Formats: sequence, C-alpha cells, structure tokens
Amino acid sequence: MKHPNGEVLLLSGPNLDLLGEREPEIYGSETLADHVTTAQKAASRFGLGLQHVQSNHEGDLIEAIHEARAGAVALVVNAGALTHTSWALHDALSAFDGPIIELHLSNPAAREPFRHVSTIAPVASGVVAGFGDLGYELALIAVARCLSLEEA
Ligand code: CA2
Repeated sequence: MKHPNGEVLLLSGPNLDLLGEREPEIYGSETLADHVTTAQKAASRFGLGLQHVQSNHEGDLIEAIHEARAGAVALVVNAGALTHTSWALHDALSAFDGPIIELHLSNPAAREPFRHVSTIAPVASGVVAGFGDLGYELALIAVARCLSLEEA
C-alpha cells in the first residue's frame, strides 16, 4: 500500500494562494505549491499521504474538515487570517477526531495584536509558527509523533 498509515489533510486558508508574489520578507519567497511539496515529502517519510485543499472561502474549508472526519488521520491547518476570527472553523475542527496541527509561516505572536488571538489553538494538538517552509516539515513530524509513527 502506498500510504499505509493514512492520509493527512493540509488546509490552506485565504490569500495563501498569493504566496511568493508579495511580502516575501514576512512569508518567504516560496509558493504554496512549494510548501505542499515539502509537506508531501515529509508525510511520505512516515508512510502518510497528504491531500491539500486551499480556499479563500470559509465554508469550503469547513466542508473539507467535515469530509476529513471520514478520510483523514490528521489535519495540518494554516487558516490564514481566519485563524484570528473564525469560531466556525474552531467548531468544525472540534468535531475532528485526530491530531490537529495549527501552522503559520510567520510568528503571529510577534506581529500586530489582532494576530495574537487564535480560534484554532484551543482545539489544536499544538502550533508550529515562524519557521516558513520548514514549518511544513515540522508539522508533519508533529503529526507522526502524535500518531506514534516511526520514520520508515
Ligand atoms: O503566517 C502565516 O502563515 C499566516 O497564517 C498568514 C496569513 C496571516 O493573515 C496570518 O496572520 C498568519 C496571511 C496569508 C497570506 O497573505 C498574503 C498576502 C499578500 C501576499 C501574499 C500572502
């Protein structure tokens, strides 16, 4: 079996599809596709597959979380600015039965005050923030650790 330990869903929220085009000093020069590749490579080290959904619409992200309840063993979530506002995402995530890693390229705690609030953190297993592309690898290592998976 190609992914014997199951599928991880990586969720990307609003504006992350613009990565690589603006604000490289905050978010780095990589595109979202580059980050997905990093996450997929890290997932495969642990016998995990990785599906990716990006949307600029809150409802689409919520639907993807609902579907993941049946199809994914863990979630990695960079909800973009919805991180700081969306109690609907919080509620959807609270119905997911598995590890949830909150992920950010930048470190929101070191930025504007409105970024210091996270609606995701209370329902997350943990948070990876401030490490740019490396964070996508670290998040998958955290997933594997939460699932007690060893590197193949
Ligand atoms: O640091 C992160 O990963 C964030 O989740 C990125 C969000 C931001 O609102 C969060 O506070 C932290 C922003 C997504 C990307 O926004 C862009 C805007 C313009 C150009 C490129 C990306």
